[in-house]
Order: sequence, then structure tokens, then C-alpha cells
Amino acid sequence: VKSHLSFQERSQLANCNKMAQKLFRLMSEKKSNLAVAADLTTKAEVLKLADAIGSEIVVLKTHVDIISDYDEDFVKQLKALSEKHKFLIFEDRKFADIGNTVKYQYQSGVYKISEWSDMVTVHAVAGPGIIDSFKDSVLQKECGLLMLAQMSSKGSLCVGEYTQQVVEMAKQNQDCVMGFICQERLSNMPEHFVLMTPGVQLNNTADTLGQQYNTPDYIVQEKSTDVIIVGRGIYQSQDPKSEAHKYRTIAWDSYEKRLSK
Ligand code: 5FU
Repeated sequence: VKSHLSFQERSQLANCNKMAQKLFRLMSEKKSNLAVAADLTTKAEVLKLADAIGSEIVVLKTHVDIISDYDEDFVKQLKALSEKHKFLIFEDRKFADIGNTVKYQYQSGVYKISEWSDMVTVHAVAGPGIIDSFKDSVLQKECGLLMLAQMSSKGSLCVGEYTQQVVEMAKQNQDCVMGFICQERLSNMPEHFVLMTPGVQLNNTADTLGQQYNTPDYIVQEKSTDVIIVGRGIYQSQDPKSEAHKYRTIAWDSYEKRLSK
């Protein structure tokens, strides 16, 4: 399945979801479809990375529960950087429990994710009730849900019929669900959904714990997803800023080639 519609055109189709629309517009304006996974374990390291690469990316993806000195000041500073460099903040929390529990996990506790995150990941394994638990808060705050339709890791059970059911669940909840985490363009999927793909690196094909990597051009051109998510390939390099620029250029060229095919 290919997409020959531009991000600009898809932003117009995405009236049903504010955050999808915002991300499509930002990609068109910034000419970037790069997201970086900032999986560093101190406030200072994450903020330093975000400031260094902010101009190259459209999304900064966090796992706030791995930051040893997390506090509210971290969020304040990250927000300031997101405004300075114009990127969106994506907390990859992978909510998966019953609706009532997820509601607390999203809004309360140490992290109060609902107060600062522009988008969050949600597993469909518990059924559609999980989406209902976000509904009020997500619509009010204009946050987008990204459903896990496929995973990058070896032996993932998010495949086949499960993936198709996730697409159906998302279609029933277009106001809340902005798109998918996946490894390829999904069949039966309206074009207003955004597709984001982790497991992207130029120098490695796997790690030792089941992660599998594809190259940015393969993902965007051959697999036709929209946003590449790169972690270690960028933050572990000698010069994250120039490495981010390299991934950004490859991913954007690949998108333009896909459009012209
Ligand atoms: F949903 C997924 C998935 O299927 N694979 C992933 O790798 C999420 N991820 C995240 O993307 C993972 O939690 C890391 O934060 C990031 C990939 O980091 P890497 O260093 O590029 O492997």
C-alpha cells in the first residue's frame, strides 16, 4: 500500500483530529518527518539533546519513567524547548490496562502525563474501553492517541488480524486516535491517520534484546510510513546534531520521492 498524498493534503483530511492535523502541518512547514527517541536517563542529558537537535525534528519522544531525577522543572524546560524549536512532545507510555486504571496513570501520579504530552501510545489489547478512558481529557487538551498496530521487536504478537482490529478500533475513535505505531502502511486505513515507525537506524540491523532496524529510506519509500523514530542511531552518535540532520535529510528526500512516483 502506497500513499501519494502530501502531508499538506492529509492535514486537510485530518479535520477530525486536531493533533494529527497539527503534526501534518508542522511536517510540511518544517520539511521534516523525523522523530527522535530521547532515551537518556537524566534531565540534563535529555534537555541537552532536545536543544541540540530541536531544529531538525517534528517530535521528541520520551520515556519519562527512565529519568532518575525527573521533576516538574524538567517538563517546564522541555516545553520551553518545544516552543523554541517547534516540535511536539510524545510520551511513549504504552498504556495497556483497564480504562479506570489508565485514567489515573494518564492524569495522576508522579508524571501527570496529561498535563504536558502532545501524544501518547496506547495498546489495544485490553479492548476499546481504554480509548474511552482518555476521551474527555484528550479532547480537552488536544492530545493525540497513537495505537500500537505493530511493533519493531522480534516475535511481536501485534500482527495480522490483531493489526487489522486495531485499525478498526481507531476508525471508530477518529477524534481521539491520531495514528499508529507500525512498520508499514496499513491496509484499510484512511489517509488522515499518521504512521510513525520506530526501529530505524543506518548502522545496525538489530540490538541484543530483540530490537530490529530498518533504514529510513526503506521505511518511508518502500513501506510508506510517514515519520521515522530514531533513538540510539542519533543520541549515541559522536555528533547528534549532524546525525539528526543526516536522518532528517534522508527521510524527507524519501518522502518526496514517494510523492513523485
Ligand atoms: F512501539 C515501539 C516499537 O515497536 N519499537 C520501539 O523501539 C516503540 N519503540 C521505542 O522506540 C522504544 O521504546 C525506544 O524508545 C525507541 C527505539 O529506540 P532505538 O534506540 O532507536 O532502538
